[in-house]
Amino acid sequence: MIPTLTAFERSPDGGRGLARDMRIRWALEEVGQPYHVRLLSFEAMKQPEHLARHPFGQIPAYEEGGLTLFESGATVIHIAERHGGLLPADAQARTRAIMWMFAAVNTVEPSVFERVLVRILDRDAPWYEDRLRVLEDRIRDRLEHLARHLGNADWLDGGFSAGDLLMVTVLRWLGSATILDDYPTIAAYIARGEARPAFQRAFAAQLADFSKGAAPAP
Ligand code: GTB
Repeated sequence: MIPTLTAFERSPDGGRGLARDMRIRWALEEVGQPYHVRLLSFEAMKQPEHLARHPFGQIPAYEEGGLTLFESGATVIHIAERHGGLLPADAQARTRAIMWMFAAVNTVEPSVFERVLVRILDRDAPWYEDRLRVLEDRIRDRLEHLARHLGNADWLDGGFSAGDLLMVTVLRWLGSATILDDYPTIAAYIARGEARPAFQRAFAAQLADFSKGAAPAP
């Protein structure tokens, strides 16, 4: 059964692989599972047909046989549980990897994503600089602790896992932020994730889809 991933027809990230469908693409590439992609416009995302897949009218959505999923983290857990390679076999290590998935989306993502939004939407607001400073202080606090945990290790807990996959996708939202200059081990961690062949394939696939969406209609 080949699953279908629903993604932006034209991602606002301009093909930089920052939208959350990238998590699913990367997970599927890591486990060697081919997939189909359905590309939707913003308008189509809000129509009943897509709301039946995703109650919030967002992407990514994932369909596999009779199963329809939204929430990128839950979808990556589903993929990791169905295939080898993203979760350790040892029960405790497996639970710790899932814990790191939650840490990525629940502890690190909020301030990092809020910074993305504020920089896009609120540049003209009188409170812009203050808000940015608060968010960047919060992000630094998270990075400080993350760097302390990571030390000189390659990955968060032993071998590469779905926890690293989600954490790297969250940290990529910092882009070329100068914050990362102060955390070289985290910058290297992100680069290690991006260097994985599965990431590269997923990145190329989303870029090809972006180019399709960006092309004028025939
Ligand atoms: N919690 C959900 C999940 O993890 O799946 C969140 C889903 C979500 O926010 N989806 C976004 C969406 O559909 C796309 S990824 N937005 C349209 C809408 O809500 O109407 C968001 C995204 C886009 C671009 C960047 N970036 O450029 O850094 C980062 C994240």
